[in-house]
Amino acid sequence: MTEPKPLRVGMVGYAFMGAAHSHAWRTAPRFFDLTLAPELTAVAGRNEQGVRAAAAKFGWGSVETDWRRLIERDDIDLVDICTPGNTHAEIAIAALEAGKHVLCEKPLANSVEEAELMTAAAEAAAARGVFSMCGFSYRRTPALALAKRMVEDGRLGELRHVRAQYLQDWLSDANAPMTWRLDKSKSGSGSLGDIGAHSIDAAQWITGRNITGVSALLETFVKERPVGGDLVGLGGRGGADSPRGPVTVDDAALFTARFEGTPDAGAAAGTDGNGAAAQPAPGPIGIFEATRFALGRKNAMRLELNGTKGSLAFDFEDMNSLQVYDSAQEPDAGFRKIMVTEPSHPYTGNWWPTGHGLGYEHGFTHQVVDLVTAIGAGERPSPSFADALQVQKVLAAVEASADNASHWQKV
Ligand code: SOE
Repeated sequence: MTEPKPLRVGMVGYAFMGAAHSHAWRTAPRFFDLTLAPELTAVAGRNEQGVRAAAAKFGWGSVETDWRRLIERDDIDLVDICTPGNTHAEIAIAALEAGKHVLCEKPLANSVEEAELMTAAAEAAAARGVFSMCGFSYRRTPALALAKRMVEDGRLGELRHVRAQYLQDWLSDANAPMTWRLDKSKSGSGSLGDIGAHSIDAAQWITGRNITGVSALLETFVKERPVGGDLVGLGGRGGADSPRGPVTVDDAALFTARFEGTPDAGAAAGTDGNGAAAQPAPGPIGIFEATRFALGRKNAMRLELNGTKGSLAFDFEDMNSLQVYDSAQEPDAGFRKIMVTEPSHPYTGNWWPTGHGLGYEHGFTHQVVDLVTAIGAGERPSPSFADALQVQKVLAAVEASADNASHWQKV
């Protein structure tokens, strides 16, 4: 068998996502047969000492202190963007225009306008065989990929409810220090775009329906935080007497949503079977919650779907299983637990024997597998920048709804 052609990667940023992506680039070819061989060619970061340490720790072949060098280098085939959202558009558009494939962390951008420019650049590049993907990695959690299969197979019947929560608690302490994730000019939004975006993408992808309207409430519980503390990671603690700076994003986001309907069978023929103009079957309705103040919840990315024939429920804090209720086969059994570790389940056959389980990092490795496989086949990876633009439009609609208090009914 001929050696697969190298896919030389240049990564920008080396914090939490840089660590997860480095692990994925290195691990994917060791557990999956790939048509291209990823190489960790260069990592870029502004701080030379920091980026050199990251290169040594995560196994990158060279370093750059300016991401623009990755764009100029002819030994880089793909740029992997692991930086805060305010830098995504400039880096991605430059890389695509230079003929480099792009993997860009979520959310795609900090505004719909930026996301539209990125999507236009991605469409133009794809016509030249240069591909891009947005890193909504939860699509590659086996249990959520199985949930998508079950919905597509009609196991839940017509969907009525989507219930999505993403609950963390790492900001519950008012003295947790300021970080770029709390600065709107860098992160674009708070819990809404950081973790709510995952719920929006997963719900749209699994249901196969886009959100068409929302009604929202945003809250910032802690308005100022200690500055000068651990400004990069998720940890660290300032003191009660530290100087404090303003938090400019939401701490929690709640919103209801309506999903697009699907034409019923008769709609295809243009009638509802009695000659009347067919009405599309109404889409499901949704309720979403994203917060980093749910004390005791660490990474509870949860999704429950209720349909006419069945329901399913997932919680990332129990990520190797999927709860399923099938009213046709077992009406009196209630929800039962599927251990998503069988060889027949998505991705799991490439890892361990049944029941041994996977972790958070495996979603990133599967993301690399699917990206490299698509590029090798000359096909467009998903989620595309256009898929991520749709998520960006929902984020913007949630913020617009929360700003417009007219919908709020006083009691
Ligand atoms: C937020 O704490 C966060 O790190 C998100 O930014 C990631 O996208 C998610 O995978 C884990 O939680």
